[in-house]
Amino acid sequence: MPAPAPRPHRIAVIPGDGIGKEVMPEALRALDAVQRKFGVPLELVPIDWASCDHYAKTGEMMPPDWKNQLSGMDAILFGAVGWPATVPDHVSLWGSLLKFRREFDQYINLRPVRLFDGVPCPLAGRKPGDIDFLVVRENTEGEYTNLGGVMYAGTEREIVLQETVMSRHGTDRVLKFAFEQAAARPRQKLDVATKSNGIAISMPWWDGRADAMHANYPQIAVEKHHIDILCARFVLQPQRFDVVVASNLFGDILSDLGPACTGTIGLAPSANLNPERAFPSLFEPVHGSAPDIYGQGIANPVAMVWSAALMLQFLGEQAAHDAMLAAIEQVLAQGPRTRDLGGQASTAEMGAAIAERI
Ligand code: GGG
Repeated sequence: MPAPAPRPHRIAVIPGDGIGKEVMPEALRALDAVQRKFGVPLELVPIDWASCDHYAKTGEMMPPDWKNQLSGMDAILFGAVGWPATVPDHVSLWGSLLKFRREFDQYINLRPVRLFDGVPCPLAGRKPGDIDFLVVRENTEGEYTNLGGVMYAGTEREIVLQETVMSRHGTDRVLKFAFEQAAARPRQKLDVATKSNGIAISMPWWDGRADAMHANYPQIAVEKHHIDILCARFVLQPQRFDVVVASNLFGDILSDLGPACTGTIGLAPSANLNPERAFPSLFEPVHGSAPDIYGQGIANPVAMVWSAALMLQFLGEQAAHDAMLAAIEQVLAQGPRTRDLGGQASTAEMGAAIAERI
């Protein structure tokens, strides 16, 4: 009797807003190519909510039963969120992406930063291999809270308070993940973002948790940097980094700055992970919906395609991941290239070239 076909990976596909709708088809084209080449079993479930278009129709970013609709999914492939002309950014973000991260306990946001062959680097004298590191961003608490409020609103005495929340549980688990990543890489090095001179309660405490976790990984060289000088070092000495761990806000900033140092944020992928796999993890480009270029078909699809590759790697499809990354490397080296990379190609032309090389 022939062996039963493997159960397909069930993927919720959410393009979201703006250029999310333009780059997502290119990720699907690449997934189609690896499905055909490697027989990766995929069941792609298109979802048109978690978008500002849905908000315009319903007054909500997602339907009340969104969690039920996503139950049984192995992963979520997400484009971008935000259309500030119609929905305030904090409403669209808290109504979709941040709900996924929190309610699916995606407490790691893993953001690789890499300089590719063929991509002009804005930092003088850098070559591929000089910049290749991971930002591990805490993803469910920290500075991203909705705790606080406004008193005396609209008066001269107006006061606004916004709380930062760091739990021992939430901090230790992201530090542990970052140490594990560092331990699995040859350089055995971890850099910790802090601001313990100015943010005098939570950040010295964060540093103390990093020291406590370091005791379990004595072989790892650890360096702490205040966030301001860390940003300067990303620009001036990017080669010194291998794994960088940061709180939610600092990690968000660093993971835009890092790719900007490698030529364009249009290359940067991310994985919002629930490492225990109790809930689906979510894979998305670091970039947002980019209303300024939406509709022109010029967005760089690499970050979206690479995010889909990270998804397959997380689902155990290493060969498919490697083929997608190799295709990205070839297209970046040889073209065609979108405008952010100095070329003239459209999103679809670059996406098609990646899929052909798979
Ligand atoms: N594809 C990611 C996206 O749409 N990002 C919008 C954004 O502003 N994200 C903020 C964050 O990642 O915390």
